[in-house]
Amino acid sequence: MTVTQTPLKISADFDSGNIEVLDASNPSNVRLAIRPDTNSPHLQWFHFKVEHLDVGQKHAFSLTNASQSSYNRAWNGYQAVASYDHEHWFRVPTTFDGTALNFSLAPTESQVYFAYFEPYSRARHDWLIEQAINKAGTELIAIGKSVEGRDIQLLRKGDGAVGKRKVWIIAQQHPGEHMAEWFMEGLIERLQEKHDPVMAQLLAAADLYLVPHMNPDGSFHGHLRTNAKGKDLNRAWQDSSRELSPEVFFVQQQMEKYGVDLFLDIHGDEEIPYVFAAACEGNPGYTPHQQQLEEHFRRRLSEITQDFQTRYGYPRSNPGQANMNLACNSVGERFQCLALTLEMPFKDNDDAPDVVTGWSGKRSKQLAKDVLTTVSEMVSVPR
Ligand code: GEM
Ligand code: ZN
Repeated sequence: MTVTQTPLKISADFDSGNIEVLDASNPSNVRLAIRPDTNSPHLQWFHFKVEHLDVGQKHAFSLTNASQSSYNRAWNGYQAVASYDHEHWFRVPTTFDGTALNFSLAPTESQVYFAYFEPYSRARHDWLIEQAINKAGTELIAIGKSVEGRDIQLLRKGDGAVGKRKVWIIAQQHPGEHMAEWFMEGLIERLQEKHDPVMAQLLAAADLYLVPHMNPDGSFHGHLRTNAKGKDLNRAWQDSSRELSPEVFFVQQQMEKYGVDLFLDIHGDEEIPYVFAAACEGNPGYTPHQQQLEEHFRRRLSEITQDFQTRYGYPRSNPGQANMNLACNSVGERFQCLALTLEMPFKDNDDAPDVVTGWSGKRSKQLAKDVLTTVSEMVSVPR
């Protein structure tokens, strides 16, 4: 008696889902394509579910348009992530043949999810906001709206008293960089610790202004880089508008209202297998003091954790040549403060690799706690 295998069912019609099915008839050669961001040519993020797997049998998947992705050199050394329960994620054997990204799995269960990185869902975001307000003692001081009307929450830890330093941390301008909201979960988790003298020192001197997610529309639609209007929010800081980039427009309004003394913009990087920080050295108004603060931050964080380093990163901008449309440069120039873009890898930290998970949500969370220790030391340094 021949047993016919139920055909594979592949779906992505869920929060941050992204895949197009070209041909799923052959489990040994499932042909797929990554869908571009809406109103944009950017593509790289993928996230989909496979059902009716034949347990124990090797299945092979091919993202046939990987070479057309925004960062097609980033596939070398990259491994896709998989999960049976959408909670515990692990890396799977992956190769890039110059055209397609190919990965395989002999599943232990009949359904599995695959993604570019461990996704952070909107439902978890809503839970995180509740945690921030009800357990971490933050106040929801303003709510902006995305293009499609999703909330952009601005939380403050602290009373806003005159004289307090204003430390701003925003995350996930680029919607596919899910490690950014994992970072914010780690930050909000640390704010819940009862006896934490380092945080007490920080909060005695500073208030934290937190935007856990800058681009909810883009994440929900499975975008890599843009909002629902196809706008790269990290290229909107000189000309933000209510129509095309309301997310940035809202945060800039709030920054003008409250002021900024230290700014961190949390991102993920497709190519570089390390954690690093980019700064605003190319700004026209860049100062030696800003340079000193950047060097202090980078040195201390690399002393605190092996999950940060200063050897690898983006090329430094030449003096006066910065792209002022970037958040880090725009805020650093406007407020003459320490302003950094913090980059976590989609791959792994090659200084401390984890063969099972690569870089992960858990490691993003721990990095945030180490960043808070560094910031705590910084706020006692004269501006
Ligand atoms: C990057 S920030 C780019 C910074 N580049 C240099 N050379 N300083 C972006 O927006 O492209 C952040 C990111 O996407 O992760
Ligand atoms: Zn980014």
